[in-house]
Amino acid sequence: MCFFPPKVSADEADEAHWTCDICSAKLPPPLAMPKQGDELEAEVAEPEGGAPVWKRAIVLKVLPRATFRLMINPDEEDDFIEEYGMHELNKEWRWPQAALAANAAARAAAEQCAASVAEKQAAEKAALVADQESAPSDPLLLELVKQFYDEGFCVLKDGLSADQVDACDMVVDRGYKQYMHCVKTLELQERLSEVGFMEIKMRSAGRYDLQLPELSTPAFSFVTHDAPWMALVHALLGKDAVLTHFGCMLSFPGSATQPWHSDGPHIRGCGEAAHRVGYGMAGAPEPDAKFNPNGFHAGKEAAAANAAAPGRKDKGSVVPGTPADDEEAEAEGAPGVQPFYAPVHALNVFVPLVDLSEDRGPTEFVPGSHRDYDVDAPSKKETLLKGQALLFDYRLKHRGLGNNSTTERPLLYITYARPFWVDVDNFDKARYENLPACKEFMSREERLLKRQRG
Ligand SMILES: O=C(O)CCC(=O)C(=O)O
Repeated sequence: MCFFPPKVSADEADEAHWTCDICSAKLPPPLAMPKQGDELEAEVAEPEGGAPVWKRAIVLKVLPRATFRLMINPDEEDDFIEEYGMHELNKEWRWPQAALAANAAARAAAEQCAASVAEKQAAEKAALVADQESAPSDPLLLELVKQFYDEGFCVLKDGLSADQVDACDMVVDRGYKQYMHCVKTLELQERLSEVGFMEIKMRSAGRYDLQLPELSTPAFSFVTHDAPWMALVHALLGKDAVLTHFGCMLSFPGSATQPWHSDGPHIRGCGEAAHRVGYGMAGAPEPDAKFNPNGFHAGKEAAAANAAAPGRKDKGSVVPGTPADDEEAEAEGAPGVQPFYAPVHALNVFVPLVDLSEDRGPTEFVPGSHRDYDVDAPSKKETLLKGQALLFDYRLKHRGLGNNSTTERPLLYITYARPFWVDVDNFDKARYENLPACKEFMSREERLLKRQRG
């Protein structure tokens, strides 16, 4: 009955009947076949030929073919054991009034809870649709928003100018050289390849993830807060969207294709509550244990970890109301709910600083996998011109293809999210230490110039 299905609470063997930790909207089944220990009433004939009376009875054992064994008069001296069947309900045995009343009350409460969640869900959907329809007045923006909703990504062709790309490229070049200078001078190569540092991580051979604080300075606000994609970001995430991370994936010639992954899971919790508490924030539900935190930039362990991550194979954010769930709901007499997908809560913007041609290895996406990670849909490779911006839903299945060219492939990534959301998985401060400080890197020309100046 929830907006976001908190599947962790589900018993693997009983997935169809998961309940939500927050709204507890599972519908108790109507009282039918008794179980061991249930209290019933059995009709007993009075010895003196008087009218039969109903006596207290306890189910001792459930037997095959819808029969069970009862201990009648369990607390009396004249207790006795007898077998009954379902066909004798309300003739030879019956449910006590209190049990019927408690079951009816539990079913009514669950139905009421389900209805109120469905109502909230409908309101959230209406708000989302209204937002989607009213926000972008510009037809191009509207088209991109629609594509993003349908496929999970879209391309903004008018991204950064050539000068802006060059300025960013210099920052990347300087950052990489400085970080590698420190790594080499301090002999930290092994630490870099095995763990990584906050500033630089080797995601796989020849593929580095760089943090570039210089891009947060006002001179570079054209890639962060004043970027040309901000109207699109606001249309998708709301006006209060926040910038959460940025950096550069730098792939050298020969770097291999990444394993398929998504950058984060569907967020958990019931609609309103999930928005209120926020995934990963204090007071929020525990992160889904099935989610593979190595999903984003997963490097070496990615293939195995992703393959073994059942969290990615869940129903995504499809709430009950999918055909299968509807059948389930109808069978149980629960009120039907329309299918609905959770709105995007975070997105990444990829901006290549060189043309992302076929040989440099564009990013490959599976359209629709932001709703269902296992969707059976043909993938799409998105070649881009330098400076163009590709925006994609954090949940979308994708991978960076190998760089088969002879030149570097720097790709800026900028992450925006709804304000409640914190990425607890991809940038774990406890996992990475800072790269120790070392002397500033200088090229041969710079050293020469410095010497000449005295
Ligand atoms: O390099 C790319 O095209 C994609 C990078 C990516 O998805 C990642 O590093 O997680």
